[in-house]
Amino acid sequence: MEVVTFGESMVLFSSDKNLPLEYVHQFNKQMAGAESNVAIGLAKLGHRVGWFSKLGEDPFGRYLLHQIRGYGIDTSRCRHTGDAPTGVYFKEQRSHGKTQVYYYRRHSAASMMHPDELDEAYLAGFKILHITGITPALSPDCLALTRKAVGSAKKLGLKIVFDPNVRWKLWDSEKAAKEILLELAGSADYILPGLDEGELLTGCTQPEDIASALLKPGVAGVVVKLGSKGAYFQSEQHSGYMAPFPAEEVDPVGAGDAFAAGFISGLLQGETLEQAVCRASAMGAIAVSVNGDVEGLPNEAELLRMIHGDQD
Ligand code: KDG
Repeated sequence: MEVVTFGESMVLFSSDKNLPLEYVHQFNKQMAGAESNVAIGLAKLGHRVGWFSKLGEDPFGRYLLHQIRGYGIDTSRCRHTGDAPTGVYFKEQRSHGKTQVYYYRRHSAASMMHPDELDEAYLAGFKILHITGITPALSPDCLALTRKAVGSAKKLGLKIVFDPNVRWKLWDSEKAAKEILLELAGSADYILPGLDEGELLTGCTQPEDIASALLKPGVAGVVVKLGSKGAYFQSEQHSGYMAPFPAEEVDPVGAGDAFAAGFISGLLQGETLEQAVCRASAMGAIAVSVNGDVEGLPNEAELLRMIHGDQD
């Protein structure tokens, strides 16, 4: 197996209409969750992936499990509970492509994941652990689980890819978010912040300064995502800007997860940091052109067409 990730997946209800949610009468049902998005992105590219979480014993939990398993992802370590529901969230379309999210995930099944449930022997079968800053914000137990998974991955020699994924609605304070996210960043091999996230973590505003501040000993590379402006990458040996791929933006949510999946896929194929960032940027550009978190994720052939510029 190649990549393992864990976190909360949710059912997403969205509307096609540009309306405040109180006026929406019909919703589309889709799946979401940063970590399962990354898992699906990697699986669609042909990688062997494991994902785990805790799902409610309810129709939404069954829906998510069927979806994720349907992509060929190993869900054998996913747990279930009848004591809490599967989380859901609603997405409101605002003008100019802006969206607002409303979570119904407090005390959800996933927030009840516990460090004692981590199967360390299972982690040993992987090369890369992907973590986000969402899981540690779900509950103290989820924070402890994340720390334990990081400790095990280090002991077992897995590379750690960390996407801060700051979700303000989940954190009690900026101080708590910053402390915990910096701790996780410091134990990662690769860190993938957005520009705003980099600013929160380092107090710097320029991609070069953010990357330098995060590139502590033990960190192999930092990639600052700049949205429609591309990305900046830095390691001890190399640094540079990656120009953006052309993209017709329909739905930016999930672009960062597509980016992470592309980046990890590049690492697995032995690419250089720059090549992996190129793959990541192409993934992000493809994903934003389709509504939904996972619907736009490409297969390897589509991704290569984007990278080599031979779009049909
Ligand atoms: O990155 C996309 C995620 O934000 C979305 O799928 C929902 O996981 C989610 C979250 O916690 O916001």
